[in-house]
Amino acid sequence: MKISFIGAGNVGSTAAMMIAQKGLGDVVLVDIAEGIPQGKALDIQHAMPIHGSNARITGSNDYSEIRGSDVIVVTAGVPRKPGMSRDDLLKVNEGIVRSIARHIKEFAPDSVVIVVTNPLDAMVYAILKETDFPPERVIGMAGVLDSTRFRTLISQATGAKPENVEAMVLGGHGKSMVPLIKHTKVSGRPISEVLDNSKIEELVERTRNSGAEVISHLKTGSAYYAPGTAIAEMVEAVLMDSGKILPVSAYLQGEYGYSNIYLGVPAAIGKQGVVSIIELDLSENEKNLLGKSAEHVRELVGKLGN
Ligand code: A3D
Repeated sequence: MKISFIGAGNVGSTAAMMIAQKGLGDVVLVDIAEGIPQGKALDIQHAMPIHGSNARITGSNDYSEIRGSDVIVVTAGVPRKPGMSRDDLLKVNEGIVRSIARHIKEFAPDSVVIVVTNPLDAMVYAILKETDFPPERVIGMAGVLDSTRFRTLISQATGAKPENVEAMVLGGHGKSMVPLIKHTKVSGRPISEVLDNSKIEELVERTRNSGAEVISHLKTGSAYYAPGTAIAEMVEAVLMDSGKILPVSAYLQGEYGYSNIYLGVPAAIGKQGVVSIIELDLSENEKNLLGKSAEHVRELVGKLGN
């Protein structure tokens, strides 16, 4: 298997390290910054004997190195700085991802593309349009990250083991994300039996702001360890053809009442990307929040070039 990262910055290289150490396949890092992908690839390669992984890791400034990849992860672009919203990145990152999409189409026409660049739901749409790939093969990573952040906060608030907290965050990646309270369980019990409404609301709000909270500490960039881990989980589901159900930004064609839009929904993930979208029963409040989220994503997509 061959997994290529376009963008060898904080997020791309962190995810690359995790995938290489799992021995999921050979890894390529491509970046426009000279020396960065080469140096990081070499550094990751040096760790493989300790992990018992045979993965070969290469770094390059040449897009043709992605040729024949099974999975491409797009992590190129500018991250947020303190005080910026993800939406502030739209124009600069649109130019970057569109040019990258043309290289993907040329060199890896059969790949599954996982997009990470923000603002996520608009960038994944731009890549779909530019590659003209089947929509199931172009997916966005955001919900896995938002969900693991929500699960972390619930685990800390309840004392339950993180692995025993089930939660899913849907909708757009940003302030309009929709944590599904009805489907959130703590050690098998509905969260509403474990925490009162005001505490749940506090955790939801903190989940929405988790990315900004990390940035406020780092100051020079945004989160990458949890995003890298979330990417690795998605890549693994594709390469293993596992059918694992994950919250991903998927192209909707009537599901949840929306069409021609990328929105975070639960989907079974396999070697062709999205195998099927799971339509959960949402509460009225969740439906309204998803509607607002979709409105926001459409507004952003409306600002993209043609
Ligand atoms: P950073 O560490 O700055 O890395 C970005 C890399 O992209 C740099 O090494 C650049 O040189 C490179 N780059 C820029 N233009 C190109 C190009 N045309 N071709 C190849 N490489 C290029 O940023 P980061 O890794 O922290 O974040 C990368 C992106 O992911 C940003 O847009 C973030 O906002 C986004 N992000 C999204 C999530 C989600 O959950 C959706 C989470 C974390 C970060």
